[in-house]
Amino acid sequence: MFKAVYRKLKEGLKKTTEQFSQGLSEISFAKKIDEELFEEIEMVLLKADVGLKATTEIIDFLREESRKRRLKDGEQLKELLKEKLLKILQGCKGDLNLSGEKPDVILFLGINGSGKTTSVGKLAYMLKKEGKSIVLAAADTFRAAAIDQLEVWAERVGVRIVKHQPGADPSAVVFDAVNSAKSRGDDVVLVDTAGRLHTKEHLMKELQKIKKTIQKFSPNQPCETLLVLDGTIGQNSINQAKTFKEATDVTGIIITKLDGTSKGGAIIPICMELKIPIKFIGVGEGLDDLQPFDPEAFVNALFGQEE
Ligand SMILES: Nc1nc2c(ncn2[C@@H]2O[C@H](COP(=O)(O)OP(=O)(O)OP(=O)(O)O)[C@@H](O)[C@H]2O)c(=O)[nH]1
Ligand SMILES: [Mg+2]
Repeated sequence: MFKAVYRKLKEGLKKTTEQFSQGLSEISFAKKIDEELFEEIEMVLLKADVGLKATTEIIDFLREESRKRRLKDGEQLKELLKEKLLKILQGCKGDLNLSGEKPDVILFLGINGSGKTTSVGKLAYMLKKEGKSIVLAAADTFRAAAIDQLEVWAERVGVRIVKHQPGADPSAVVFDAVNSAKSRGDDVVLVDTAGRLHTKEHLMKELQKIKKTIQKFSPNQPCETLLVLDGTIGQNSINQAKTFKEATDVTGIIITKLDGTSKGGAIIPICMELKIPIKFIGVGEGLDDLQPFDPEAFVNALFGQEE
């Protein structure tokens, strides 16, 4: 990984990694493995919001595996912990899936304020840098300010936006956006939707209508349905994500605001329980503050290591 990108990740994850690596640094690994060591690791995991279930699973694994491998030294246990976390996170890493159809359509969903609009803007920037032509669809017609907010991102990134009046049917906006992208040969349409509670049935129905509209153009679309989760709520996002997953096909997750939280450890139970690929993490409010999820860099950052 490029040094600059790594530095940015490390900076963005500072609160989580400080909590975690400080916790680890307070443990004396320079001794034989004993019960106290397992308990201390357990505390570090719990404090980083890894959660009881995942923590118990990890500690049980460490006990069994260290016995199997006949590990004696505390440092070896630390290495084993790192190996385990890496394995968990690698198991749910996913790349953005673009089919190459013109246009590919990416749908963003999530509860209010989770970071959808911001993530649409950042992803538009990332894809534009790769040479793709992007259209934003302002399908959050619920709030007038939502359309303006997306427009600001469109200007900042330098991409086209398709919008209607506030209160318009979101599916009609999506229809126009995909239609115009198709006729102009654009590569990707990013669809910003209104924040919705996963428990509100009519809003979930609205999402299905949006999907149907997209599928009128191609049965292969949307190529991604990305659930945007607010990283600052830690493990609480798990139940939220589960209900979204039940209501609609979610193909990937974006975890935002990891820069503002010490709860980044929640990525671990999110991985273990949801089994939905994590595609990106948000580590700030700037254009280039969306990063592909890189398990190795994430674990290295947790352990305060450079490469
Ligand atoms: N620090 C930080 N702030 C973020 C990040 N992502 C989003 N935000 C901020 O979180 C707030 C909400 O983000 P939005 O993108 O408007 O969230 P949304 O899901 O579109 O919200 P609604 O449309 O109201 O449902 C804004 O102030 C963003 O700047 C991130 O990765 N880091
Ligand atoms: Mg929004």
